[in-house]
Order: sequence, then structure tokens, then C-alpha cells
Amino acid sequence: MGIMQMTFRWYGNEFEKISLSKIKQIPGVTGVVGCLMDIPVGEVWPEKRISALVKQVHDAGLAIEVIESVNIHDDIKIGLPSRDRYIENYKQTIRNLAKYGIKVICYNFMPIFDWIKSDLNYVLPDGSKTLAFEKNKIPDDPKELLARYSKHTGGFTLPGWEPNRLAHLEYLFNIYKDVDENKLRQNLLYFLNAIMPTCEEYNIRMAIHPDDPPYSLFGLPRIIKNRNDLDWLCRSVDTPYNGITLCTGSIAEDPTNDVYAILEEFTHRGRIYFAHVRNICYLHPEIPGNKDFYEAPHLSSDGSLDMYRIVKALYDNGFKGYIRPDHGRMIWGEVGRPGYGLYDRALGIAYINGLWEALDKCEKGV
Ligand code: CS2
Ligand code: MN
Repeated sequence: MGIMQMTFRWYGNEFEKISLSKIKQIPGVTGVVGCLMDIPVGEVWPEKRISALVKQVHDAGLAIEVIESVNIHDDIKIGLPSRDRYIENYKQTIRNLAKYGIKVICYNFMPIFDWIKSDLNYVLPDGSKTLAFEKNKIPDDPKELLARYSKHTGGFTLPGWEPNRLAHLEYLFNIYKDVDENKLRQNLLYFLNAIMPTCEEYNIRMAIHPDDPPYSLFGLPRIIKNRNDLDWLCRSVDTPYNGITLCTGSIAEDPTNDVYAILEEFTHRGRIYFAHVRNICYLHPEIPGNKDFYEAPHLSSDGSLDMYRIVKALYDNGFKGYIRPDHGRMIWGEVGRPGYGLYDRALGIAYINGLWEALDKCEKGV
């Protein structure tokens, strides 16, 4: 039997149009997953800003116990001597967040880019718009992708795609040139080992988000791609403060990943603290090796994943943590941050809640 807390990702009043009062009206949502979008990567999150954020959320009758994300400075990922300064800052951010009730920090360890999609406004037959990935539409030069994104985000900054940082793309690629997968792994372990005592003292659990997509693009190393990578992560720093944000969509973007088995195993091992639940639809699965997909509505029959099996894997293996729908489409004329509209994510929540209730009642025989 599992216990879950349903959450909704919220970027803050200044960074999006969806208000906390609307989020509060989504049935079953008890909290938001928050962040401070404007704090430059590597700087300490000031206590004042955290307390204001938490107060605002509490005043709206919602909890805030998960942050997504406190991003990791490039110097830490590259392993430059200056990383120690940024690690000290990260530890201070952990202390500051813990003071205001934060329990889980979601982060990723992908060089340069956060998620990569070829299309932010892929139009489905019903007129809704979604995110999609088609390999032949990914340009050889990542700068072209940046230019495409800047026209298609509806004026929003995508999380992890900070324009100031990405303005120096050539420089970034250059400083990462000696970082292969092994080096990146060592740098992740260095970071985790350095912050674990603080996490333990302040009871904050780190939850890494898988790479999206879970394979290399633009020659950049990727180290959180599959079951073995997650196993390596858990074994290498074997404490309950080091765990996973299991993102079903990201993991399933490599069709050779068995997303259900991964969910079962790592839930059972007690290492999934946060679940991102979304469905994807493979495009041309008949072509061997093809990994193209679009982000489908959450409903199983609308995509390639079996959402009942996904929720059941969590429930049956004793998941105790936070859950949120992941990206949603733009429907009903909504204009918003790609992947993060209100309506489709609210529908996703209603559906996940329905699956959960059915599993719970079956198990309890009521
Ligand atoms: C998120 C990621 O929008 C998304 O796909 O799941 O951007 C996620 O927030 C980061 O990778 C975590 O650091
Ligand atoms: Mn995700």
C-alpha cells in the first residue's frame, strides 16, 4: 500500500499566470512544488525569499515541501576548483530551505541543457498542442534550437534554459569538452558526498531527475538514463537522503527502458521520493531504434504507456512520497508556459487520483 501527496508545479506569481487559488481548486491537490526562478544558478537562496514564498503558499491553504529545482552550477558538473564554493552555497540553500519545511529537493545533473524537445507546439489531431521529439528535427547546431525555442515559448523562460547562461553556448561547450560520462559521474558523487551530511542534519532528501531524453545529444554526456544508472546512484551514495525523482516520461523516452520494472524496483527499495507521472506516445515504433514521441494526454489509451501499471507499481510497492502530473498539453485555448498549462495537468491529476482510489479500495476490499 502506498501513500501519496498530490502536488502541482508552480513557478511563482511573477513567472506564470496560474494562481494559487486556482491550484487549490483542483481536487486532491494538497501542495505545490515551488522554486525561485530568478535566483542565478549557484547563488544561495536567501531566507527572506524562501520565507515569503512559503508564506504565500501556506496562506493559499497549500503545502510546499518540494522544490524543483535547485539547479547545479556548471563548475560542479565540470569539476572545477571553484566547485567547492558553489557546494558551500548549495549547503546553505539546503539549510535555508529546511528551516521553512522543505523536505525534498529535485535536481538534475545534465550538462548545459535541461530537457530537449524538437517541438514545443506540436499540434495533435484534436487541435491541442504538446511537446514532441523528432530526431530529424533536432538541428546539428544547438544554437538553432535555442533560436527556435525563443520564438515558441510564449514569452516564458523554460526552466533550466536560462537565456543569460545559454548566451555563452560556445564557451559552455568548450568548458565541458573534457567531461565524459566517467568524469561527470565522479563529479556527481563528489557533490553528493559533500552535501549529504548537511542533508542528513537538516532532513532534506535529494531526488535526482533522470536525463531527458535519456541518451546523449550534441555529444554531451548523460549519466542518469536507465535502471543501471539509477542503481549505481543509489549504491554509490547509499543513504536515504540520496534518491530519485522518477519521471515516467523521461525514462520511457528510451523504449528499451522498462519503466514499470524500474518503478517497481526503486519504489520497493524506498528510493523514489517524488514521481512525475506522464504518458508519451511513440511515433513510428515500427521502425527499429526509433525514439521519436510526443507527450500524450495522461490517459493510457491516448499514449504508449499503461498509466494503470505505472500508478500500481507505486502503490503496490509502498510508495510514500510526492507525486505530480508532468507536462500537459495546451487545451481549451489556454496560452501558457509550454508543458505547464493548468487544464491538462488538472485533468491528469483527476485521472491519477482515480487510479489511486481504485487501487486503494481494491486493496482494502471496500
Ligand atoms: C521537468 C524538468 O519540465 C520538466 O521536464 O521535469 O525540467 C525538471 O524540472 C528538471 O530536469 C529537474 O531538475
Ligand atoms: Mn519530469
